[in-house]
Amino acid sequence: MIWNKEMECADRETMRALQLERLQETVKYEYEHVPHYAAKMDKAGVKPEDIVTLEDIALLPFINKEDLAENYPTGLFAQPMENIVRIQSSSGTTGKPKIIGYTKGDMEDWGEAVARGLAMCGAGPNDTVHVAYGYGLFTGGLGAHAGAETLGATVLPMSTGNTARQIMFMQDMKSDILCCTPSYALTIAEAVERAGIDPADLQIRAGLFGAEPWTQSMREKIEKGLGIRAHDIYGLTEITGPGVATSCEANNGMHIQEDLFYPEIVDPNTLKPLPPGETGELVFTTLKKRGVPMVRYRTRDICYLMEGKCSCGRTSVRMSRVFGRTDDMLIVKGVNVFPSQVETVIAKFNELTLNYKILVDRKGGSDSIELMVEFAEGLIIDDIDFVENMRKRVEHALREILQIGCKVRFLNAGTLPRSEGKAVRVEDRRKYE
Ligand code: DLL
Repeated sequence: MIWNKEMECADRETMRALQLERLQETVKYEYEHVPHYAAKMDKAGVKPEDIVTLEDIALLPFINKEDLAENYPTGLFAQPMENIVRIQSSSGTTGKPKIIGYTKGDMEDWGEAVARGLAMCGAGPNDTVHVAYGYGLFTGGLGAHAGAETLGATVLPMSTGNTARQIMFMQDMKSDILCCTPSYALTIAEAVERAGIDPADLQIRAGLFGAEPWTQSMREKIEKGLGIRAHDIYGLTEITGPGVATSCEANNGMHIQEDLFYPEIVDPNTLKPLPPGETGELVFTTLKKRGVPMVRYRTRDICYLMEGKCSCGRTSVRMSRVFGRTDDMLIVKGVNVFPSQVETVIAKFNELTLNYKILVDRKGGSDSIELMVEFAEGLIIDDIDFVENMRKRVEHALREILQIGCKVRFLNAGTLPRSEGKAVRVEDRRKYE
């Protein structure tokens, strides 16, 4: 089913005209309501009136995650708090998260974007949508929830965890569509197998999986394990949350909701726009958001764009799957983690040095993260009580900042190899293929 034919199947000229109109409105609005961005535009010598064609977007300065950090918490908000009806958030590079606010209209558009994605996996008002993304400041749970409500489906707001209970609800409430991270879908599939349940006996028929990178082989495992069709859904808090783009039944890239989010691919070194088909960094401009509008936000995600009508009938530009990032952000258990956050914690302990390594692994479909860090020179680490106490304090501090558990392993001073260039802080042993 195509949820919004007018927008999803518009001919290119009509869509580009709408995008230009909304881009001009957005840039003017941003200039008038967000002093930080107005100052950036002034510095770049560009005025809202200079945006005459869509290509003129290249004249505008980018917004980076650093702009959010500098303006923490609400410096990029374009509306007073009385018009903000929701706050969502994701990890920042250091101790402070990114905070995004939504107006009522922004919330409606978010629901609309996810509803289009749910429709791509064949969901309709008669379906039960099982939401096993985390609820809370993370956009996964409440984003999928909003989409299912817009669709008029029945929502099961499960949140994550308690896999046995997820499966019980799936069976007893006859869930039709599953929304969760691909790694959690795999965990559920494994638990279904362990419980001796035949996937054919589950009513579930499709799923909307995203928030972390995954591959075709993971898709096949999920599809087989749960007897469903798996769709990829992409998004980020800064732009809205899930639903920015979703893959249809053709499984050939994710359709971008182009009337709401204008995509560009730029060369991450020169920052010059690249044509469709060329791989680079994805940049988004929101075309309707009013709470925290974003002009040329650098997502740091690496992918390419595809033009041309899809066999599903939609005409929107598609993005490939995400191949990696141009920064060092890791996604562990669906949670964004920056090594710099870990470093901020280590720096608070005089007993530790800044010689550390972060180990990320995946066993049985579940991610784990471990920090190896050296004690300061001269500290004796054979006092078990001292070490245990330190472990508790550091693990607690890490959980506070990362929002997920991270095991800590202490090493004697001088154990870790010293860097002779860029320090390699992260070893990611997860295999996606
Ligand atoms: O992860 C929003 C989301 C929730 C998307 C549920 C899909 C499903 P953040 O926590 O702000 O928002 O993390 C955004 O996650 O920049 C990508 O690096 C990564 N990401 C999101 N979706 C995908 C995907 C949500 N389908 C960051 N494939 C983004 C690969 C993804 N990476």
